[in-house]
Amino acid sequence: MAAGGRAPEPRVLVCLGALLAGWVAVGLEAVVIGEVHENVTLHCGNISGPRGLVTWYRNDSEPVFLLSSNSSLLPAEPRFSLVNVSSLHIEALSLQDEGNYTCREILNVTQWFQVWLQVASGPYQIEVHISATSTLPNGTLYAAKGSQVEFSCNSSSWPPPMVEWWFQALNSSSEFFGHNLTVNSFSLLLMSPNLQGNYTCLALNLLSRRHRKVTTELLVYYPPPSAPQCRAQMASGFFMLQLTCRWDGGYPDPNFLWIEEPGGVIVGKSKLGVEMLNKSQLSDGKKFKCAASHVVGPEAGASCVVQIRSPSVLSEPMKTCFVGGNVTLTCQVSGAYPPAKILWLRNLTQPEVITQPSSHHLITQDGQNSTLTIHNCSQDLDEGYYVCRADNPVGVREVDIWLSVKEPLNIGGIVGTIVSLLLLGLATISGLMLYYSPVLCWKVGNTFRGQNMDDVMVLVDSEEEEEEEEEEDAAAEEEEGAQEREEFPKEIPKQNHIHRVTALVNGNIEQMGNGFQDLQEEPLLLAELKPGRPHQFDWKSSCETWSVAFSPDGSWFAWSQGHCIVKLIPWPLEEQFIPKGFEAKSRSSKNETKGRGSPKEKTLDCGQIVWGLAFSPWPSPPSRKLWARHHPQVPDVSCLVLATGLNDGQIKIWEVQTGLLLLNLSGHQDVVRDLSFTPSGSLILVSASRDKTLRIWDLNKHGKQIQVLSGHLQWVYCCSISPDCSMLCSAAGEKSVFLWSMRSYTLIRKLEGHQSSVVSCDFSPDSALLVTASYDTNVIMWDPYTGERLRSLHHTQVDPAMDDSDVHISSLRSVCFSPEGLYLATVADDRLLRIWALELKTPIAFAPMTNGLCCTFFPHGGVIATGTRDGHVQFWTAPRVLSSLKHLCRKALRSFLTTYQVLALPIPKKMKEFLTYRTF
Ligand SMILES: *[C@@H]1O[C@H](CO)[C@@H](O)[C@H](O)[C@H]1NC(C)=O
Ligand SMILES: *[C@@H]1O[C@H](CO)[C@@H](O)[C@H](O)[C@H]1NC(C)=O
Ligand SMILES: *[C@@H]1O[C@H](CO)[C@@H](O)[C@H](O)[C@H]1NC(C)=O
Ligand SMILES: *[C@@H]1O[C@H](CO)[C@@H](O)[C@H](O)[C@H]1NC(C)=O
Ligand SMILES: *[C@@H]1O[C@H](CO)[C@@H](O)[C@H](O)[C@H]1NC(C)=O
Ligand SMILES: *[C@@H]1O[C@H](CO)[C@@H](O)[C@H](O)[C@H]1NC(C)=O
Ligand SMILES: *[C@H]1O[C@@H](CO)[C@H](O)[C@@H](O)[C@@H]1NC(C)=O
Repeated sequence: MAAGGRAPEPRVLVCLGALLAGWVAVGLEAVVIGEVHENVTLHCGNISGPRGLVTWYRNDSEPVFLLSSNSSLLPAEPRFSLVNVSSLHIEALSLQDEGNYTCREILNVTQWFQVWLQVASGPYQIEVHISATSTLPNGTLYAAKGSQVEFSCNSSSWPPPMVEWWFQALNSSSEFFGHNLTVNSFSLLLMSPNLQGNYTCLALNLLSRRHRKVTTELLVYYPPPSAPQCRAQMASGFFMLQLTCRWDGGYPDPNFLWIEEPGGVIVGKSKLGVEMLNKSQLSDGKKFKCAASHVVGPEAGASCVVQIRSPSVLSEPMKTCFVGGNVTLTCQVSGAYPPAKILWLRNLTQPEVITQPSSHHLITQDGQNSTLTIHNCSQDLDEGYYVCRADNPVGVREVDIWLSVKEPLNIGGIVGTIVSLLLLGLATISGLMLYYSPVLCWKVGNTFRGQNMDDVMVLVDSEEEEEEEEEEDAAAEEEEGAQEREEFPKEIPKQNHIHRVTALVNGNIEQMGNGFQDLQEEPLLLAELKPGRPHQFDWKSSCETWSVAFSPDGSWFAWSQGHCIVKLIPWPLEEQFIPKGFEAKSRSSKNETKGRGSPKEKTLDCGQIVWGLAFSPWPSPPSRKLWARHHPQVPDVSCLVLATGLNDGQIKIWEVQTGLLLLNLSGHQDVVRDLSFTPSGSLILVSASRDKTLRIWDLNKHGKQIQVLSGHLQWVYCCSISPDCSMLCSAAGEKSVFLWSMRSYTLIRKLEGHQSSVVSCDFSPDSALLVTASYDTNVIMWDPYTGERLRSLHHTQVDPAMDDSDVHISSLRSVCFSPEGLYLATVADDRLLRIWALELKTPIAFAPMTNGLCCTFFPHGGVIATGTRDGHVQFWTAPRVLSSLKHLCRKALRSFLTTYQVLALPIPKKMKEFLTYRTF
């Protein structure tokens, strides 16, 4: 057979094939594995050594010529080429290239070699599906615990790949899940936290040993097993409330949302579930809801609610201990949430002293009950007031306990008390002498004189005045009809101003015996001031005189005369130093100096309708210095100030001597209806407003607002501070009267009894009584220490037969105590100014008064000032009495003894009843 340059004949090839078949069986073939799209080189036998003529065939069913080293023969395809004269190089393999290849080499002998070419492809892309899972925003998958999860993995390759699943949990080595050439999916039936980790699918081409893998992280989430827990606790030393919401046991951590209930105001949103609230966000009974949500938790979420409550405190009001013995005071706190801190205090004076546990004082607390045990009682050390205070961020409540320490034999105590009572009596008599010094005596009639050209002063002591009154009456009747006259009791002589109900006084005054002998003075209208027409008449301003006030020393009278103007009038009205001629001159020029050094009238333009008025007591020296520093223009003189409460919620503070505006206090959102200064001279001002709050201001600190008292649901009409500065009374539209502690600015108690808005309140001069007046026509007299209702004074028409119309015809407007504490004056809508003696349930005297709004007694007695809707003020004579020694004693004692303290005194029951105003 000729070797050489010609392509072999097909016939030859067929016989070659037969040869090859036999030869291959000898087992000299090689196997080469190629990859699709890549190149492969098939060697023809031994690569080294001399090479002869090499020819390559493909032998499928029969040999096909591919290529020869004889360059005259072209390769069957351009992909084929010879390398190193003998090897077959195939470019860009495809799967069709797989098969057996044969090469023939002709040297001095002819040799045949066979190569088996296998072509592999892939694996290429791996597709992993993990079903019944969800995807986090960052792309990570998660499945709920307990759910069933299907894993599947697909990849294409030739030959088909082997697919393996591997699993790796956190911080552990990979775990082999098994491989299966045909099945590449599996299920996990119950997912559990230990199945959280990385799942890897690996596809391997067994022919080429090439592989690819895909790793997927799968998280296993589960909600907390039980319901969330809500808790409120005190934080940051009782000034903050910490709300905590716990919902443990789930993965990942839940989200918490605290909201106010009802209303849904969002308090805060966090992963921790902890929110801090300050006191201003808290009120008694408020509810907070924690809404917890978990990614695989219930759709609606889970929630819990806390309701915060201020404490209520219960204790026995009085305790007795024998000298040398032991006594236990108990204090039960209930309703407080979060639980209250319970403190025992001594010393009613400021600063308060907290009782610390010692060998003398043993304090135990069991839950919310606290006991204070005092060992070895001694009269000097231990007798007195104990205050149990329960404090949580929602509120503070305190209760007073009076501890009296007695000698086992009581005679000494009785004698001591009687002696001290006698001494007190003597002291009060001497006080009485000073009190009724002739300086303050009144001369009716020639005492008053016009102060300002703007004001018309009407002197009411003669026939001439009566005529004027009648004229006015006539004018009023034209407007209001004839019925008006009928509203006056028939007994009242029309031409006079006061009627004395002799029937009531008969037999009673003598019976009282003490203090009423002096009642011969008839309450007469002494003078009436009317505002002059303002220069620019502003119809927006109203003309009511909502308040009148005397300065505590009696040297000034403040009159809110409507149209935003307050007049400060020196008192007494008469100025004896000024000759008649000079007075005329002073009328002509308003701002001219009147007397040599004597105070002159001031006009304060408040810019807003004035509702409340209050004079400060004479201030203590440091306050003046502060003001002088703050307002360098203010001369360093004794600084009596007047506070004015305005329509827009502002409070303006004026210096009385100069008429200068000192301070402007803002905070109230609505009309400031009433004002009250602490009588102690500490320049603490309380304001009552239609914005339903009371605010406490410290004028020594440039009018800093130190407290807001909230709790009223309606407009607050009035506020009054007890003369001993311990209590504050406030009354509002919602019928209840609130008593606040002026030590802690917390609510002591609510007094319930009125049927309608309570518009006026006043304490007796010894702080032992509180009177309140309401639109329901009743004045109620309370014991402020016990909250007991001592009596009520009903304002019916004097002749009940005539009153068949409107109940509110006798709505009350104002009530005030006389300075010696024996009388009350009331102003009602039935056009009567009534004067009541404390012990009688019917008025002892009354006077006709139209459109009355307010009343106040002159601080040294003898005069009542009233203000009207028309902007007028009237001055009336008030009963001037010499208090009985009994009453003076009572007044002196009650100025520093509370009701409980009186009840603890070792004195007869009758005396206790008298001292506590149960009897008169
Ligand atoms: C295959 O061979 C051709 C020609 O020798 C070369 O150009 C190409 O890069 C090679 N391909 C690979 C994948 O090696
Ligand atoms: C190639 O030869 C081997 C035996 O040497 C045989 O098993 C194989 O099936 C052949 N391949 C093809 C594609 O014919
Ligand atoms: C995706 O978020 C989850 C939860 O926040 C976290 O556990 C995981 O590691 C995150 N994955 C990536 C890839 O950031
Ligand atoms: C593959 O899985 C199927 C079904 O589970 C099983 O019958 C078969 O034996 C497995 N094959 C291998 C190689 O594991
Ligand atoms: C899974 O793999 C990612 C990326 O390699 C890694 O950050 C993560 O920690 C792994 N998770 C576990 C549970 O091993
Ligand atoms: C008072 O208490 C103390 C201590 O518990 C006790 O030793 C003492 O006997 C008690 N005194 C009286 C009078 O009970
Ligand atoms: C080929 O045959 C071998 C032995 O079989 C010899 O050794 C070689 O020399 C010979 N070569 C040639 C060119 O004949």
